Amino acid sequence: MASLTPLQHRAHPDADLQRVEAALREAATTEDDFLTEVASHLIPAGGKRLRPAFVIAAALSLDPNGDQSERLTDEMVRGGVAVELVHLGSLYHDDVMDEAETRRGIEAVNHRWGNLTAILAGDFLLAKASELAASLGTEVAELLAATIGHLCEGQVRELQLIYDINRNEEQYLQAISGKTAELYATSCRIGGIVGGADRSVVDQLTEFGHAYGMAFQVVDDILDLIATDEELGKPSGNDLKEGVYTLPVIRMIAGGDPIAELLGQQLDEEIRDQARAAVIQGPEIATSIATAQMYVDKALSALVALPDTPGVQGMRDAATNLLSALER
Ligand code: GRG
Repeated sequence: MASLTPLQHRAHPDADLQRVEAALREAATTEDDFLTEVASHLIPAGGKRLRPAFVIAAALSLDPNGDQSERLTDEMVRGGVAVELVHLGSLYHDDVMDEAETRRGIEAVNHRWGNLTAILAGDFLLAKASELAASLGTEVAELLAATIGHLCEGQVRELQLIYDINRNEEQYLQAISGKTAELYATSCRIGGIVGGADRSVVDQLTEFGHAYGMAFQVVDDILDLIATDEELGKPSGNDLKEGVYTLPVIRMIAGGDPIAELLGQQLDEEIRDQARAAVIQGPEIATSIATAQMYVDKALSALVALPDTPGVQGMRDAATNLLSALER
């Protein structure tokens, strides 16, 4: 698969991510061994680390020598760790809400230690994120705090329309803007701020991040319908089962497809697979891919005024390659 990381034009992207990894582990380490174990659980399980990678690429977006290892500062790494910790904390809480059994191909925190521990450890990760953000200045601290609020708003919007077969596209787009796109926008914005870019560049980077995040979530939602359990690291078709009707499904229902008769309630695995097969056969997967492409194009347009540095090239390629995850 084509590379999704915006660090692909850096000389040693693996070394960059190792610095992020070390700082991430340090941030999840406390005096209490049990809390350290729970808070660190999902870190070695992987994850693409796209959000810290965008912080770094955006921070280097004006640097013609931004491919060189030594251009990566501790502040950039800290910004990256702060956004990854927010992402991780939100995954802990999301898995509690979904009663998830697996995440990143391993046992989910809530399943292993129970909901109370998962919620507390998620809170702890958010607290650590806030501490790191504050060390980067009040603007970054305020931005990350507002972003955590947007994640909650997006998630509440989704929850309010669970099992609702009348959920429409506008409501879907509003929810994914909050729950996913805002954190990508903030990752790029923090990069711009830490990298010392002026306001107009910081705004262009933010616009890129938001449009990329919209495309990312549309793709993620399509993958939930078309990918295998192994590819996802969790059961496929879970959104359908749990009543989260995403873009292809919303379009099918709006087009009068009889799939609506199966939905509106929690599905057993047999009905879930039947509904999933119907979505895969319909044209709405292709029209939803076209919508993701429209957001990719929007993301690329946001970068046109920026110089052709390794950081900008990486962001551009990451957006261009996003849809390759759907090739099969
Ligand atoms: C407490 C911050 C906080 C939020 C509470 C639970 C919640 C509100 C929001 C959840 C939002 C959520 C789970 C959005 C989905 C984000 C998403 C696309 C996750 C998958 O991201 P990847 O593919 O995962 O980048 P990896 O594992 O690669 O990091």
